[in-house]
Amino acid sequence: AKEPVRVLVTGAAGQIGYALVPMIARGVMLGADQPVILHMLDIPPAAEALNGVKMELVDAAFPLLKGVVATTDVVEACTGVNIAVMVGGFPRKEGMERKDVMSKNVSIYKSQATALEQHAAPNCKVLVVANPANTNALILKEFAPSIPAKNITCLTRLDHNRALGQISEKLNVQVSDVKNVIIWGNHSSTQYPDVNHATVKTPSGEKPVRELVKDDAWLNGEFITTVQQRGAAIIKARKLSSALSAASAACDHIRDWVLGTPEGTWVSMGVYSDGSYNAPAGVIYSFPVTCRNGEWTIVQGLAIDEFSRKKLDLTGAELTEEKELAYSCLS
Ligand code: NAX
Repeated sequence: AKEPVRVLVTGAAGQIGYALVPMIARGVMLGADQPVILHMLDIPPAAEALNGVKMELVDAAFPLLKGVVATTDVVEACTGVNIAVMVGGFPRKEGMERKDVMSKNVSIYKSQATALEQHAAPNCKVLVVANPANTNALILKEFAPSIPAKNITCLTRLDHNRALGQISEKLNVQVSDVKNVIIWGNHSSTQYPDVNHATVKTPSGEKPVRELVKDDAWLNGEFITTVQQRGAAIIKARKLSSALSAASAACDHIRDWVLGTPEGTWVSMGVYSDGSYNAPAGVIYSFPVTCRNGEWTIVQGLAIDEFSRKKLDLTGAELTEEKELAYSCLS
């Protein structure tokens, strides 16, 4: 039998946490043959609710779940973890300045970086979900210098999956037959969902999405804004932000990273930019990646047209600005 993998979920008493921990305990993230030990962190005001989640995990009698650590102590939470899914953060409240929200999250991610660096298992893989996801991940990277930069990522897979979903609805095809959309840049409304290299599996082979949709106005307009603003549309409908889809995307992100992407398929991940595609280097930027042996590689050589170029630059500029704002919170 396999040794259990320790998976940390921060903000585990929140709504994404509530959807995510049962998925992990059922093997959705790491496979149906991989035992897990869940580490759940939240803050003291949520301690009782967190304990309630632990009680439900016990009650669910998950065969793969070999232990649960539920704590408000960041050191206890981080100790020995192989995977860390960072969902906890400070939400933007009405009337708050962007800088104030950034400042709260910078201090959270700075201290959690230190705890992970000192107490996580070697080669721990980190996924930041909490917003501003790219910049929280960057702060985590900066303050955990002994964790390799390649081990620190942020979630744009939800946006990627939303793009697949929109194409599948438009063409009335199975979502599993659509692949290779790309989310470029920031997990914010400046993200660029790009279908220029996306394909659909048809009885007569793989066909480009553009050829099948035959509606460039839709692809260059409504499709992009729908994906960019889907989070707000969910809030409007549910009066709560996306939770099950975010949890599912977090599982997809880690599963593909650890177990590999299928041959011929790429996915979107926010990763430490090396300046590929002339994106700004030194920020966490979402790229198309393939994964193998537990490591991601940016897909190279894709053609970027003028329309796309502007959108890659715009979202890159926003990330550079967020980075500056985050640094200004440190001093
Ligand atoms: P909730 O407010 O329901 O849960 C957040 C939890 O984090 C709360 O239980 C809170 O007590 C806890 N928390 C706060 N500070 C903490 C700290 N210092 N250490 C540990 N826990 C802490 O929010 P939820 O809807 O679950 O969303 C969580 C985060 O995901 C938010 O930042 C949200 O903006 C972000 N999202 C990111 C997405 C992505 O695709 N990257 C999509 C979904 C989501 O909007």
